[in-house]
Amino acid sequence: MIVVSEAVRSALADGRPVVAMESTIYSTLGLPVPHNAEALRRCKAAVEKGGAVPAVTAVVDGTWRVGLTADEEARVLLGTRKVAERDLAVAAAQSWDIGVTTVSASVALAARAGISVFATGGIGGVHRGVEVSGDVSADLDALAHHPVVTVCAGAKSFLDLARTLEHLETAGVPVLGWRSPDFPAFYVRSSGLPVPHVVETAAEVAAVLRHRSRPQTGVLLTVPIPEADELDRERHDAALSAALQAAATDGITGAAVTPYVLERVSRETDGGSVPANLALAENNARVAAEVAVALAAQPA
Ligand code: PSU
Ligand code: MN
Repeated sequence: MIVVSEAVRSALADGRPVVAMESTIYSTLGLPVPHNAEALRRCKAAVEKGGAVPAVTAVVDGTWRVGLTADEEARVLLGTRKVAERDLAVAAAQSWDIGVTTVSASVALAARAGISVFATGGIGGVHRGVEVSGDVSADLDALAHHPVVTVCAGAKSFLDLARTLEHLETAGVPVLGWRSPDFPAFYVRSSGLPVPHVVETAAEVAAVLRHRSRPQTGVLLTVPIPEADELDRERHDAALSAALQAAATDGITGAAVTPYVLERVSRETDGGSVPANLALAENNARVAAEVAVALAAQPA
């Protein structure tokens, strides 16, 4: 059912470091063309430079895939069908041509392939207005049910970040701040909310994964965007509220909300959000490689 590329398979067999990557962020649903291709190239290069093997996840020709060829990556860049964890079964059963995997589906495929570290941009979370919509990203459930370290720049502040953190606590997912006491808000370094724990080294992250009491639960490592790439706070807040307002006016709901808001934010910032997005994704890939290297070095 799952096909793991030769490069990824041999790395795993040798106990060499591997970093799984999602594909929604690199598709038309995550970043505008041609920045999506640049993001994929830079993130893979950051993983390789850090001494790990990149493993992009997706559905290709109805098959769950971990590690893609250049041709398959080119198809993913054009992908328009979003695959969350529950959709993996449908995409296989209906033999979807290309399905781009979100954090939840990617973490599930990484775990199946035996990969312990996964890099993304931002995770989904509890949406604002959840009392009415009930909209909670499946990413949170996946973090609780697969033994993978997810490396992210927090979550976008169009979500309800306080509730997102509460949800992760209830689900038993350790949340670790990479050299920072603040839960990051994607484009900006701080959401104003604290993370429960700060870590200084990749070895500490590896040790947390080793010591957790529920073997099936993951770990969330939050890495603030590099200072030089952070968006101006006021511009950020204005863009987000405009984007949220537009989503409400246009009656956008469900899985369409996140791609819609992402596109609106990029428009509202005259594309200014895009370089920030690339910079944080690349930085996360770099840190994820460090964690993968530390995991490979620790006793089994
Ligand atoms: N946040 C971003 N960029 C993204 C996503 C989230 O800043 O591309 C994508 C990720 O793939 C994430 C998904 O897993 O959106 C969450 O979608 P939803 O809110 O429908 O669960
Ligand atoms: Mn949702």
